[in-house]
Amino acid sequence: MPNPVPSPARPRRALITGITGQDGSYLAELLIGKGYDVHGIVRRASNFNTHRIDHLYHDPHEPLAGGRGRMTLHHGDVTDANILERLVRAIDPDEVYNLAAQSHVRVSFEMPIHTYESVAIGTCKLLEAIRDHQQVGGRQVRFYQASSSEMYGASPAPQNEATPFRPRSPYAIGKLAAHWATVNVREAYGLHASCGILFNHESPRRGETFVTRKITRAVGRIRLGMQDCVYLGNLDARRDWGFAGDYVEAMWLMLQQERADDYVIATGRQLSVREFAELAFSLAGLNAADHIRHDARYLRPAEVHDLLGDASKARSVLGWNPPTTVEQLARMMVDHDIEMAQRERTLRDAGHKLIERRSGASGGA
Ligand code: NAP
Ligand code: F7E
Repeated sequence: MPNPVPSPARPRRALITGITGQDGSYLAELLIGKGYDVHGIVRRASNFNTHRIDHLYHDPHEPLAGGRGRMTLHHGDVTDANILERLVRAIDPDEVYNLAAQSHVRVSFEMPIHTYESVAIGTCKLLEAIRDHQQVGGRQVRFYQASSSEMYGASPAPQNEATPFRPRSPYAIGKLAAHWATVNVREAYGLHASCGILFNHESPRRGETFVTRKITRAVGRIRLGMQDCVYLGNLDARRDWGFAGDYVEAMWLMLQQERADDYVIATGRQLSVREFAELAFSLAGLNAADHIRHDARYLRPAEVHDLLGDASKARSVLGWNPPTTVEQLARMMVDHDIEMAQRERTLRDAGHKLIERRSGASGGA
């Protein structure tokens, strides 16, 4: 089935689930820069949850700068099949990127059913909505599934597309179900559905409970004298860490291929959690060993010890080569989090001064 040709009358349209997350924000930025009409699904929350994409909002009454696309947000949830069907029908997308997930591995042990619902069943519901829409409308919808290196679990490193999956958490089991559901619609119905098996990727926008960001946030606050130490779990786990901004480019490239397929996306370099912490602390002139404490609460019932990706296929077929090294990534995150700590301290000090002035004033009254 031909992919629709973009025209000025109808710029290419993408639907992103999980647009408010780390990857969703970088992907939305990339697609808007390419002139896409970007639609995102946002969960209703009692607090604002769009801080990662607020800078992409453009007043619909104002003209767009040449070549840039527009972002439109819709309330929804991937566990709600009805909304997914309605949105796919109304938006009529050329490309769908499924990034929504309860994505925290340790939390998935506490909330396995909730995790399966968003990660596995949510994906199946979205695939069904796309399959129906494509059948009725006759236009091809290209689909990207956010698969994960966690699916390899206990399989020895290095891992590539031929490595057997040995999942070790409810999160990984859910991702594996979603992965095979995506492969199945490709094989059974000819859908243009691809899976990116992405190894860990981080950024200054990474959620603060993932280990790299937890470390760089602590580095910023310790550097500014607002915190003494950081409590961590297993320091010996090894991960292949890349920059999220590089990885969303690979997602887009997968959907531009004539044939849908699955690709490992990774840097091919590995550090232990301890080594990443040493690197991050040293960039701020600090010694990691002086500030890291152990807390068994951060251990997992089953750990994934050793992940190292072989992305040869993505390099040769997609021409994807991530430019950012783990040293540059750590630098970017540490600089960002020192600046964030500076802002926090300024606010805290201003607050203290205000309270002092107020209590001084009331004391005199
Ligand atoms: P993230 O920052 O945790 O973002 C997850 C996104 O999913 C958020 O926008 C979240 O919305 C949304 N979401 C969660 N449950 C949902 C539901 N039921 N309905 C609709 N939206 C829901 O994750 P990320 O790091 O950007 O990762 C993006 C995707 O890639 C995820 O599927 C993740 O599992 C997968 N992945 C990530 C990595 C990595 O290293 N980052 C590696 C491999 C695969 P709220 O903002 O409202 O919470
Ligand atoms: O843990 C260890 C922990 O939570 C990395 C998700 O994006 O990548 C991510 O999953 C390692 C683990 O990421 C703490 O035990 C030690 O070995 O940053 P993380 P993750 O579990 O690898 C994959 C590819 C995904 O798909 C996921 O969505 O660090 N670790 N101490 C700790 N981890 C955390 N979170 N907190 C600690 O205090």
